[in-house]
Amino acid sequence: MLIKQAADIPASEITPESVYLKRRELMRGAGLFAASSLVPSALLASSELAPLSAREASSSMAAQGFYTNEDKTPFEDVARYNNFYEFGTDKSDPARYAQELTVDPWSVQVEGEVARPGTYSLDDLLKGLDLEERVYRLRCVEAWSMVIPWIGVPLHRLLSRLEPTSKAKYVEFTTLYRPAEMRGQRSRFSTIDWPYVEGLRLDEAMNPLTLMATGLYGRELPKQNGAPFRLVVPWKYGFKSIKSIVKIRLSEQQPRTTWQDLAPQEYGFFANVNPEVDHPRWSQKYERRLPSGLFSPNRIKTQMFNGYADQVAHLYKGMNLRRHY
Ligand SMILES: Nc1nc2c(c(=O)[nH]1)N[C@H]1C(S)=C(S)[C@@H](COP(=O)(O)O)O[C@H]1N2
Ligand SMILES: [Mo]
Repeated sequence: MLIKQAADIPASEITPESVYLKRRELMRGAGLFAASSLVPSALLASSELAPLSAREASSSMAAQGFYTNEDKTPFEDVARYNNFYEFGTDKSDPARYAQELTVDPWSVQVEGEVARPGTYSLDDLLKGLDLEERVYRLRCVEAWSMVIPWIGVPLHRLLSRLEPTSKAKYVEFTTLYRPAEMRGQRSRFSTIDWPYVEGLRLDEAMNPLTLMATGLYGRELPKQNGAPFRLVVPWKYGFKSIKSIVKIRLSEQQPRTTWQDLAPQEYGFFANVNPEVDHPRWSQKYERRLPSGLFSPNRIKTQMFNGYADQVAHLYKGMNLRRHY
């Protein structure tokens, strides 16, 4: 989906949220502001669309769930408060230790029930796919949340190009296993059976909200946020949004997932954000929206499907969400 800019609005007035960027520009490290000079030519490609004002464009983005006008969590918090157990279990460990990771070159293996399997360089895998900006809520199962402006490629565009076979029912994702650069994988105290794995049902993977992120805040993805290529599924608890992906496998069977392996009574395959189903050890009714502090806890109500019910509730019609948590 392309957003067209009215000819009389200068590019500098278009909100970053409605701006689509070319991946190559991001790879050069161009910020959103600098890259916005590219916008007019990219937008001209969709000349059959009626012109939209910046405001109309962002309200259409909001209706699709692609954009929220809630306050964004500042970049500093997004890049300093992380869960990425490959680098340690403290929130500050990933920012400190992920810098040891080599992310270039990066290749991704595509396997299983797919017409175009193979090992692709990340550049080849994404070549020709337009980058989009999505401002999503991220709700961790630990009851904190953020609002993050991601940059990436909708997963359905990538999968359509790889051509899942008629047998494909699930998508499995695997994180890099490289203990030499991932100190959490070397730790004798880790209970995780590396590598980290996650999965989605194919219809979840094909939902327009599901994003493969390569950046945030108009920059390349920080290593602690899962560079160079991570999943973002905004209606599910954060642990589904697996980082630093090196393998995508299409399968007939539901894949095992890291957190379900660790504690199946606490973490399910679906992991949809649901304020009505408490974690066995704490309530999921509220969340702490970052940034938050001792005197400004910023406690807000958690929404069903993290506020994306209009876009995804139909995927679970007839399912008992207490049983399929
Ligand atoms: N490979 C891997 N992916 C992961 C994790 C992890 O430990 N390892 N943690 C998950 C959890 S629990 C959350 S809340 C999000 C956090 O993403 P962020 O650090 O970009 O906010 O990443 C998810 N993806
Ligand atoms: Mo999480």
